[in-house]
Amino acid sequence: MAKSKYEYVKKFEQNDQCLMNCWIVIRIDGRNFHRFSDGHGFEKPNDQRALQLMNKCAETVMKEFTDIVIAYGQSDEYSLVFKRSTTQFSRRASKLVTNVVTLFSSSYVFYWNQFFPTQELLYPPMFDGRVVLYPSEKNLRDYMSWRQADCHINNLYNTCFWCLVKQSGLTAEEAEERLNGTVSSDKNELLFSVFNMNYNNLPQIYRKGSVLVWERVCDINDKVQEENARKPKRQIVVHHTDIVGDTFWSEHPEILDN
Ligand code: DGT
Ligand code: MG
Ligand code: MG
Ligand code: MG
Ligand code: MG
Repeated sequence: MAKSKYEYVKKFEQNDQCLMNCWIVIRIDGRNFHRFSDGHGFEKPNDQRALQLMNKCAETVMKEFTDIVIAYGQSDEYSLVFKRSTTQFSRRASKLVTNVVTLFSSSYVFYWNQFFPTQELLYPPMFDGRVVLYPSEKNLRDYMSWRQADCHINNLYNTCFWCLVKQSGLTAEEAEERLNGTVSSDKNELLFSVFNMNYNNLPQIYRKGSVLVWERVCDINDKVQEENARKPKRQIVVHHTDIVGDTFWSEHPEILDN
């Protein structure tokens, strides 16, 4: 059939196919969650409900796009990593990022009530999204380490900040002033000596963030246990663990070599 005379406009579209052989990382981040978390009464510095809702959204995205081999989340952000060899959406960056970020956002609204049964959702939340390609194992691991280090640095700072404000009655400015120029060991010491808090005993989810991976798990509740043991199901498992060192990666070799 003859093409319409309008067909040529298609050629204006840009080819945004991601370079082959690279891991495709989609990082999403809540827009102005400073305001959103205040407006919705998030607990400071960490709100369990908000973090669990973020995890639920990431799990929903992973179940839809099963080429995502690992996802890492902290605060209002999530990084979702498509396997190196993915052909999802012909590796088109705009398709990948828009589908991931819209499913994440709609899930955030869809599941809101499950996690905040007594807090009305006051306005529609927004998330931005970007695509970053990593060509080597080292680059990908360094990326993941960067996000987890960010989680640690922010959480240590925020924990100190809110102790100074909530327990010592400092103003935000005074707390900021007090923490200005301190290094990690100073902050640990402050928490320990002034607030009787051992930072390392805080919940792992706050200090390490959340790591979602596919694992073969035997469901012990399943009636056909024996058969199940032979054919374990692929399930998403949430870890709050270190992903900077080698241990996690050697326990999950399939993430890096697919
Ligand atoms: P952006 O991303 O440039 O649009 O602006 P924000 O405000 O989203 O800034 P960002 O993403 O750098 O920082 C995340 C904000 O979200 C930060 O102000 C604290 C807030 N937030 C995230 N998780 C929690 C939480 O569990 N509790 C509370 N109270 N706030 C949180
Ligand atoms: Mg930001
Ligand atoms: Mg944000
Ligand atoms: Mg953020
Ligand atoms: Mg269509």
